[in-house]
Amino acid sequence: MSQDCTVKTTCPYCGVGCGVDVIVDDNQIIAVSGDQQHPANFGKLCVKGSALHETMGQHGRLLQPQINGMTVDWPTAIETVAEKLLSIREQYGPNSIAFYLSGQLLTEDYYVANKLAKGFIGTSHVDTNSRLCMSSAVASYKRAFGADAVPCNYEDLEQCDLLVLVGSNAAWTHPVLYRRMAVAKENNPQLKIVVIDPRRTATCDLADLHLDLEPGADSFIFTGLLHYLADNKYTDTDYIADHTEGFADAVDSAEVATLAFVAAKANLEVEDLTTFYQWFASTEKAMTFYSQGINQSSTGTDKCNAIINCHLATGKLGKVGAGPFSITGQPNAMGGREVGGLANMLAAHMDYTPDNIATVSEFWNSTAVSQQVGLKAVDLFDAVADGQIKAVWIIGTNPVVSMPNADRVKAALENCDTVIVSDCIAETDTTATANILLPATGWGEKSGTVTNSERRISRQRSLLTAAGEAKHDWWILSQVGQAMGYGQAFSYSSPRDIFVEHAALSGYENSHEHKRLFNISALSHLSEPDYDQLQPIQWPVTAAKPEGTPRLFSDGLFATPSGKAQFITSVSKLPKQQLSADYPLALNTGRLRDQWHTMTRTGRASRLLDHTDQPFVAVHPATAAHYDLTDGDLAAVKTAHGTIEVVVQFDSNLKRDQLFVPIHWNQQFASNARVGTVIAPITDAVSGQPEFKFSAAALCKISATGNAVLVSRNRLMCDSFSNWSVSPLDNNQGYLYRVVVQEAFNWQEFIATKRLLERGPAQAYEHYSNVSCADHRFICYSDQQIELAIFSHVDKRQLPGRVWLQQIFSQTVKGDYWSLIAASDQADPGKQICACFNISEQRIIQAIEEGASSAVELGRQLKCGTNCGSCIPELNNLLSQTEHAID
Ligand SMILES: Nc1nc2c(c(=O)[nH]1)N[C@H]1C(S)=C(S)[C@@H](COP(=O)(O)OP(=O)(O)OC[C@H]3O[C@@H](n4cnc5c(=O)[nH]c(N)nc54)[C@H](O)[C@@H]3O)O[C@H]1N2
Ligand SMILES: Nc1nc2c(c(=O)[nH]1)N[C@H]1C(S)=C(S)[C@@H](COP(=O)(O)OP(=O)(O)OC[C@H]3O[C@@H](n4cnc5c(=O)[nH]c(N)nc54)[C@H](O)[C@@H]3O)O[C@H]1N2
Ligand code: SF4
Ligand SMILES: [Mo]
Repeated sequence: MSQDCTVKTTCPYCGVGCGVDVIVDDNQIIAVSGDQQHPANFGKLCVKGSALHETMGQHGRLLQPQINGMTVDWPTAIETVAEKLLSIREQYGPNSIAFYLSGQLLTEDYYVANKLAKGFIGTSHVDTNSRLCMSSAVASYKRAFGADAVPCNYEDLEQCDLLVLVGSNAAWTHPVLYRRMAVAKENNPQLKIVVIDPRRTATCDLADLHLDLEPGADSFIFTGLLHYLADNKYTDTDYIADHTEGFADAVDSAEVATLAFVAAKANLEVEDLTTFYQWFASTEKAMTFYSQGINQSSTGTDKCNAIINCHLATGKLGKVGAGPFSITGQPNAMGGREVGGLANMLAAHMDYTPDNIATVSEFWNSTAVSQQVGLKAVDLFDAVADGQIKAVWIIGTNPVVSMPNADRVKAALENCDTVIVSDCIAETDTTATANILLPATGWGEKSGTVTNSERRISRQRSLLTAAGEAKHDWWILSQVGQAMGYGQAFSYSSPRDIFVEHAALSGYENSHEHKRLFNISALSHLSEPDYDQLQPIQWPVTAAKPEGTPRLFSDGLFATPSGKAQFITSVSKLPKQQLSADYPLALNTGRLRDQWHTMTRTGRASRLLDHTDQPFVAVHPATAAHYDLTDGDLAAVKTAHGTIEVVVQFDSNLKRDQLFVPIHWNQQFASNARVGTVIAPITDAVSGQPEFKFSAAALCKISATGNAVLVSRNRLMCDSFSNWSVSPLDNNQGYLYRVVVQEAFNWQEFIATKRLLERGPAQAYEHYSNVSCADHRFICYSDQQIELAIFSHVDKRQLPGRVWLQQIFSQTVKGDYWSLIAASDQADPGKQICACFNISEQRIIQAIEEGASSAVELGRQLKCGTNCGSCIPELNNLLSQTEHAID
């Protein structure tokens, strides 16, 4: 009998941390919706969150432990890992072992990994993908406030009168928060929004002012703002005197940043800059909301501090509707920071000082605690490459895709003797390099806590039984800890046991006021039922603040030794690389609306690929024309580090010397689109965060004489294609391939020899051919059904589109297979804009041409934009473009 129940949990994607209501029936998720009570989202979900149930299922999961490609049982896997680590430590010392963790682990998993590595194995080399993401923001908060602490909360974004979004495409990357901003603007016509981004993004939909600055020029703008505030006496002198240090030096060094100077450096109009400066100066409730356009830079830490300086100078901090808000990317980047998962931290917001090492050693009852900071991500993989690190355990991240200089990382792992990878998915670019594979439970199976961008701790709850033999990360780590001889320290029997220990450590030797801000000691006595029922709560949670703390630094007291916030003085700089005759274009990388990172989850849901199903480089049409490229052509994007091959997508929202490539595609989804391979390993000197947002690049055309789309029930061998990408079809019916082949490609031979990896050849096929334009069409079928369809043409624009291709497998009458061949050249309905209601670009444009004049009206007619709202910026963009065209 089926049992259907609703469980409250938290979305595993972005740092907004939305509460999700999940209906489970018979160990299957049948529906997800936003949790009306959760303070992050009050019932809303974005398109990724609302497609969570479509990404589940056993297919593609890593189901059993493997050693050198052989399936083993858990006792063998645990024993092998423990023995390897012990013998390597014995021979080469603890620092020959590294851990590379992830902001997507639950706090409990993270805590155990950090404790095992730093506390008992004794290695310092424990870093995390948060290095690539938040480390500059962390370093700057620590420099300014003495602690890694986000002062603000989501309500502040609704309460402010000026919201400055810097290097954030929140419309796509933090969509529910962006909808909250949109509603705030509707409710408060005074609210002004400024977007600072070299591209015109979907986020500009809300902007009263868009500063399309020269890439990397942000610190000129904020240093200029400090100069303007000081010069025009807009500073809060009392606040500066009572609560800060270093103001005079910061202002002195900002002296050069006059309006004219900044305008020239950032390539902006003086008038626009003045407008922004004047708005900031005259608005008491001002928020600056910043993300990877700031952090992922060779001077990211200084940029974050340049922003914080302006808030300190005006006292716009620790008050309702005011503050510098670094938005976190991953669902538990915060939790990782709290347990001390970065290489320069020991544990629980404690740096490596002798006092802290003593405190932690005592608390963990260990004599092996590591004594100094370890290697940061880029250096850590370099140490793997040069053999200094002999064993690396990678948990919950895919560095072969996400690191800069990614081919070097790949080679380093391929050449390393002991690569242990814990993942939920069997085939990723990183699992391909592992000797030992450990199957981890994923979202929906595991249980624990995550902390969102506003310091709010929420529960992720277990809803389903584990797939195959997958185990929780904390369990795997604890078992290894026990097998290594640390039974006592790793005798946890549930995530709650770990959480209360973590909470206790946060309060340990932390009694005097303001010693360490991160303190959740009031949660250290939670019983199992209390933990299970834990309601979302913002840290610090202490005896004095048992209900949590919505806003920090309201009393003007900071976590620095003097109790005062620090102004940080720096010299503004542009990106390290410069454009040149060989590499004349500025390559920017970032995210798309419907994909999550390396696609191991979102790449499983067909609906999330309807918007964009292949890797691309966005190029201004004029630049494309210069390189003899048109929309849809195949192009090479080259840098001094490597080359990728992706299709050109026209985008007049970019400036002419700019390119944009999404980060998501990798070896599992495309032949040559792993953008990390072209990124130089240039990092910020303070934080070690890579400069992902700027690479000097070249673009050139790749002549493609034969293009084809294939739909197949099974995965195909792609080695005979010169370029390919793949995406899943609805309901796991099969796969859609977009490929490039030589003009004289022999499809018959391909069908006969290469076609099916998992089943025997199909029985027969229908065929049409027009050799003059390489127009070949095949429907291959078995007794039961269509197995494979191929449509090739010299001109890509003649190929059928995704929506039409999706329905091929529903054609079941054998006599009608021919009609598919005949109908394949019908018009392509364009990409899907609204993923919730499957509304294509073409239908939207038609409705606009027929008179719909607003997003609301389009929603009324077609329903688009009326569910999650993630597509509203694109609806507005289509409205303005189409109306423009009609004018
Ligand atoms: N859909 C989706 N959402 C996500 C994720 C995802 O994979 N997919 N990942 C999550 C994670 S981990 C993160 S870290 C966040 C990232 O969230 P965001 O930082 O919002 O996303 P990005 O697309 O990386 O980059 C943001 C913007 O920085 C701009 N930029 C580039 N160079 C500069 C510059 O020099 N100055 C300024 N001011 N801007 C610049 C880019 O043009 C881009 O629009 O997203 C989170 N949310
Ligand atoms: N060029 C460029 N590169 C970038 C960026 C950029 O903007 N430009 N952004 C950087 C940023 S901000 C980030 S955050 C990184 C993200 O990059 P990654 O962290 O490498 O990307 P993910 O795809 O999120 O990898 C998560 C992996 O963990 C697995 N997994 C999921 N849940 C669990 C679990 O519970 N347990 C275990 N053991 N495994 C699990 C997934 O299957 C997947 O393989 O990329 C960085 N790289
Ligand atoms: S905004 Fe979307 S991806 Fe982010 S937590 Fe909410 S539902 Fe998940
Ligand atoms: Mo991130």
